Amino acid sequence: MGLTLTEKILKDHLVAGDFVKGSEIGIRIDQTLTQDATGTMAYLEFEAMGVPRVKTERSVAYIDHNTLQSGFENADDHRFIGSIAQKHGIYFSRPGNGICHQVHLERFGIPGKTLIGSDSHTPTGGGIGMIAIGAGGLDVAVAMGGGAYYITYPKIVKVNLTGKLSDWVSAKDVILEVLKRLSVKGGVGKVIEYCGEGVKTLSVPERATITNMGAELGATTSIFPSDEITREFLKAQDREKDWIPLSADEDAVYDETIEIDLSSLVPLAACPHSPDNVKSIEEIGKIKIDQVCIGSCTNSSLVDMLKVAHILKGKTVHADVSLSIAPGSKQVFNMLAQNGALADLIAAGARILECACGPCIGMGQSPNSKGVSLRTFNRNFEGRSGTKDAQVYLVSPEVAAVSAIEGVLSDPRALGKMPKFEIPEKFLINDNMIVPPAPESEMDKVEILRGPNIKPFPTSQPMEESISAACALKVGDNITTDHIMPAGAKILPLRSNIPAISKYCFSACDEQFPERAQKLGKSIIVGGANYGQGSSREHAALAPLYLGVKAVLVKSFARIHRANLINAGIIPLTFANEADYELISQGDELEMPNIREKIKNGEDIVIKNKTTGKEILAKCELSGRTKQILLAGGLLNFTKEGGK
Ligand code: MIC
Ligand code: SF4
Repeated sequence: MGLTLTEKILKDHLVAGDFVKGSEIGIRIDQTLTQDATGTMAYLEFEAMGVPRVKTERSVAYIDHNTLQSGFENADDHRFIGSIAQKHGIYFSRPGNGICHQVHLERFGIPGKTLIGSDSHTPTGGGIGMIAIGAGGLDVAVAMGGGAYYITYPKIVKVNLTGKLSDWVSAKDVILEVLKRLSVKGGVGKVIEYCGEGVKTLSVPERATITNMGAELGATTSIFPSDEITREFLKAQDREKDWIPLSADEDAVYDETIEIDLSSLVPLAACPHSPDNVKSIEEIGKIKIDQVCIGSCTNSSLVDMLKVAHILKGKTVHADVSLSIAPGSKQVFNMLAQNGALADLIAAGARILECACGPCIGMGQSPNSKGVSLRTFNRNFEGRSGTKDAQVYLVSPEVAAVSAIEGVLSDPRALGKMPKFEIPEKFLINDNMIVPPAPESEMDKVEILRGPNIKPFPTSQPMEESISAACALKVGDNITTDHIMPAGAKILPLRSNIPAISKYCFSACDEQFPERAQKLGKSIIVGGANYGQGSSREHAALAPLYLGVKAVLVKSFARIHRANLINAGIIPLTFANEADYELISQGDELEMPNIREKIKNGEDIVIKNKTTGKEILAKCELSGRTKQILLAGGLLNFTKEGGK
């Protein structure tokens, strides 16, 4: 029986477990990436592990999220990460060099290698044929120290692409179509593998747009084959030596197959407030817009920007619209400047931002009240833009640019025939903003520079025999990490300071929660389906840990968040019977007798609701290793005790 591409790479990297669907496997990690908003914690954790030099083939620390620097905090974090990188063997991508995923694709990604990153959009690397997975900072720290990364052996979904995209229909429309069909939880436990004749019609950056936003499916990752197009891309990046051909075997067996005829796709948008709330531009109609933002790790490649520049050339942004543009990397920015396209963007009235995450993570450019904002980004969760009542639509760069001129949501196909926008034969290579680490012989001379906002992460205790605690918060379905631990210009600077950031925990749902939880001392959170979707931020576990949350009981979890809870020593429980969600109200006193014993023996957990007298059955499905981690009170304790 032939193998899928995913299986080939996983098999090549297997270091623990058996190749059995649904079981836990450990894989060797070749590369890691971090960004600054999750990086400080990841490096504090790495330091705590006491490993002198990273053991990966390549580890890169990017600064791209917190670049507003409205106080000293961000700059202190940048300095800290830079010094840690110098000392411990990590390449440092300086602020101004671009968004981690875009730069990694351009300069470091290698087909057939494994990459984990402390950012949920790490699967962007799947566009170049890598197994690239988003993870919590602690998992990345362990991988930097040479430890394996553990995942559930995934189901593999084949997306068979046929045909070719029509003019002005974009890679963004492909992934929006997949999201429409599968939903934001449709990818949980799965790898999405793209195959078929249609693959050949997509460039590497287009493939990367698709794998990037596969994160919104909840998928473990997404991947494209490595073919001649990959080779051309790497050659243009002066990295042809990194290319190898890779594809699934003809007779590979998949768990599911989805057919997409690229030529049948039309321009689409994800409507407020979820990436899977997808409709066609035609269906939504010509709604009036207030803002357009172009950029983010999903759509900020050179070709995306050239399309935008072509549309804007000689035009003026509509009087009622604010247009901001952030190219994805210094390479893209520089090339736009050199070929004159930047001048076209500026002349049209675009507000040019530095190449960083910017508005995507609420670092500036929040829309006006009730503002309608079109964004080429990947997430439109309520409030993420920094304006609670904004209406954010996710669209392709083509739709964004045409609409910015028209002042209403517009279909770019009205522009007629599309000129050819091709990847250049040679990109501008200038890695002067990537600082290599100090040689090992010099590492002792490097001083670690710590600012006053950088506080140690909270410690956790081994799991108690029994837990008795109140339900401090009850929430519904699809709670995102942006609800649990919001980001944005005000809160992101506190990412290195758990006591301070925890004051905003769940502020998007209930501002009283932090105070209430702290007063209670110990508490339990109850939630619905797909709890913790979105970001990889482990702060969404560390802040609750700091506030005394002992367990989270929900209908189902998103993958990375569940792993982060386990790593923090918080018990992830699911209702054995989803209808029992109704049997708990906020404030109820819950008791879980002998929970330690039950978890140890893999038994169901009986939760006694002392307020109502009802009993609820919960499950905590764990592998041998995750069980040990949870019993030890988290991954750091487990690692310190010699666990692997
Ligand atoms: C995001 O897009 O939500 C982020 C900000 O990139 C996060 C990481 C973080 O919270 O720092 C992610 O996607 O993992
Ligand atoms: Fe940055 Fe947005 Fe991409 Fe997250 S999704 S890495 S915030 S650009």
